[in-house]
Amino acid sequence: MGTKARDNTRTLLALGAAAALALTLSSCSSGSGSSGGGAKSITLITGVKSDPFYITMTCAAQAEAKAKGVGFTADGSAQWDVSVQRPLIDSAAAARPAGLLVSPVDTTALTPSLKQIQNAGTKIGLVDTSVTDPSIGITRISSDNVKGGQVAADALAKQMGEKGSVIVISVKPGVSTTDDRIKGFTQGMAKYPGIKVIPTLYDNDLPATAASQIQSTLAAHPDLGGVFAGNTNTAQGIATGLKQAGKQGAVKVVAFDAEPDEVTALKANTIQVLVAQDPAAIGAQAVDQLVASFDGKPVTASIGTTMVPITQQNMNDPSISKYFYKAAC
Ligand code: T6T
Repeated sequence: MGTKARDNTRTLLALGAAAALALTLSSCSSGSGSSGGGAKSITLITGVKSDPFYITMTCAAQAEAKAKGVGFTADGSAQWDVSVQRPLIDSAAAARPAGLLVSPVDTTALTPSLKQIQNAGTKIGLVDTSVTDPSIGITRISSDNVKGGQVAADALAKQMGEKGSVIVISVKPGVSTTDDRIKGFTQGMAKYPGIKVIPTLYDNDLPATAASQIQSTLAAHPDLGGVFAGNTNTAQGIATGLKQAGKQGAVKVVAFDAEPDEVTALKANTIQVLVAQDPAAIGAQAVDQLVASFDGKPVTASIGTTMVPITQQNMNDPSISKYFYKAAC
């Protein structure tokens, strides 16, 4: 069985069983290599750098780079926006690191920049999000987001007693991870004829937008029984919007990720299920793959990492709470 298939099986087992820094990324560096430039240096450019998902990924990548004795620098986009992330990628290119790990915020718009860096000899690894051009990158490491969306659909249908209207609120179209989650969720919901799926709304990764979107959806669809939140910021906004409308607990929420505010909302029963990813494993394994390529060793083209559904019932189990994301290293 390949690594991805094996990890997917592990994921399914974990999911089945449960069915029932402000890190200053821009100043983060470590290791003995010459940071940002020399023969053995890795640069990580994430999506939104204040997002605990990427903080957790960065902390683990930094620790792994230190353990492997390679230089490491990291930065991330201030917003989920191509025009904000592109200059970071271009300036990383100018430093010509041996390796670049990147979570592109769009599946196509950043491809020309990445191609240029790759053609100049930098080994690229795609972490979490990816681009559609298969020639970019020597390794891609992420959750199986389609599977995660399917799991979210089953969990939400169960919470809703398989009836009512449901909506997905997500980041924006053209993001590989969240597009896959919506795809999986839509496939999963097709099994439940009693549930009507309302067209997806996009919040541009802004909690305030998600909060107002959930309130206008409630007004337009009084039978709204459930929401699937595509990521952390979306989930935070939905939790706020439902609380303001006095609908927490009445409208069921299944959300991707497990950052501190989502965990608080789970405790308060404003969110019923979190689908946690393993961003630390993504970061550490990505560094391992690039170091293998520096050493002329085999590299795994595609690695799937674990996802775990978290509920009030299992959230205090240390084997589950270890998946909570960090807000600092
Ligand atoms: O859900 C994660 C990540 O997987 C996705 O690509 C973007 O949003 C997050 O960072 C969480 O906010």
